Amino acid sequence: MQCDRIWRNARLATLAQRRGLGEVQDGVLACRGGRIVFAGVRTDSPSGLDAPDIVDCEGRWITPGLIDPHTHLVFGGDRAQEFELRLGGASYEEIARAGGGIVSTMKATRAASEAELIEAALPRLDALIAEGATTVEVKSGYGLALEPELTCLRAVRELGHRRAVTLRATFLGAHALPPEFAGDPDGYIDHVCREMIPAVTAEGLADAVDAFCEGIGFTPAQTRRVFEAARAHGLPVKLHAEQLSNLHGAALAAEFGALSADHLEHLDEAGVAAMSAAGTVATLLPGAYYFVRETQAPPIAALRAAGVPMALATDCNPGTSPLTSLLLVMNMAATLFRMTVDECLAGVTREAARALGLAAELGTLEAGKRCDLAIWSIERPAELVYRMGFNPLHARVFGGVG
Ligand code: DI6
Ligand code: FE
Repeated sequence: MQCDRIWRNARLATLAQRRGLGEVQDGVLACRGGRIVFAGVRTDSPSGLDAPDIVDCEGRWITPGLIDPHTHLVFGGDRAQEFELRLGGASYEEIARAGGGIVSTMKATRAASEAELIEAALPRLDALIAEGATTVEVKSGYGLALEPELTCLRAVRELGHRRAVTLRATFLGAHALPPEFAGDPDGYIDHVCREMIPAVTAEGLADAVDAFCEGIGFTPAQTRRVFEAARAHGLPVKLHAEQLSNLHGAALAAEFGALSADHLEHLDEAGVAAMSAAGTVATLLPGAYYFVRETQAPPIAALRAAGVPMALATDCNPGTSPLTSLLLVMNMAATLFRMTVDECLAGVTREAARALGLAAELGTLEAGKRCDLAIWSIERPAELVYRMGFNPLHARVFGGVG
């Protein structure tokens, strides 16, 4: 079989089965037309497998390219000053209620041009890429009015042209109440549903719709209306649910067949059961848990027992998770949430792909999938989870190139 490129003398973590890493010693991976055509043991490779470009991996490990399925990479300004206030004792919710928090980032975001938003986001995207990320989800949600939200989503599309990475854009208009609608959250939700979602869809700017269902965000009834508008426009949904309190948002998301429900620290048994029945992925965000010094961890054991797929993400945002490292996310998921090495690696590959509705295309090393790879100078996969602040990436391959 003639291919474009072959990686040999590699060890593979294919992530192809639900259990384990799908480890292959003396592995070979072949690519043609940007797709994997073979990934497995050398002695099983198709006869006559050949390519003009053969890479000797010298025993290095190949995993699927990493996937970050929940970020807010596009925003203006930063919140270092708010961080100092929190160090002085103020809580995240107190700061949000006092007009800081998300609304302060909204002001800086509205003040920035699309070009400035792109320039600000690029170093964050590059940090993810430098650790082997090949797919990243990016939400809007700091514009909180029609034009600035469109600007943020256009910035996401442009970022995808600037770098060799797959970006998925999510519309998060229902992130916080903008000052123009103070005291009238239902009026803002009307605006989100009747003006913003149609405009975003008309320009093809979003791949999904998200909302922040929380005491300092929107109620389940308001979230339901956003989901109904998304459904009417043919867009899948996901939800920030049960982060600071239990409003039963995950069950609502499951009712709408959501791709994922995210955060979930305060998820209860009924929420777990609803997600399990709907096949909704639990996207866990240990960076936010750590940064707001949350003490209640998501119900990992219950999610595991119910077979709910668990993805991991940075939640990169200026307020609760100024984090751009999927390697550190894995370490935090293991230490703070007691997830296993296998779960952590699946969380940033196979299950992250599922959380984006891209499981057929990405997330495992299997014939037919896109040839997005991360090649690591490590002796065993556990090193990717075990080390802190160290990047053993040797090479990154995007669509067979790199
Ligand atoms: N949950 C979060 O953790 C972020 N957004 C959300 O819905 C926080 C966003 C911020 O504080 O800027
Ligand atoms: Fe978030």
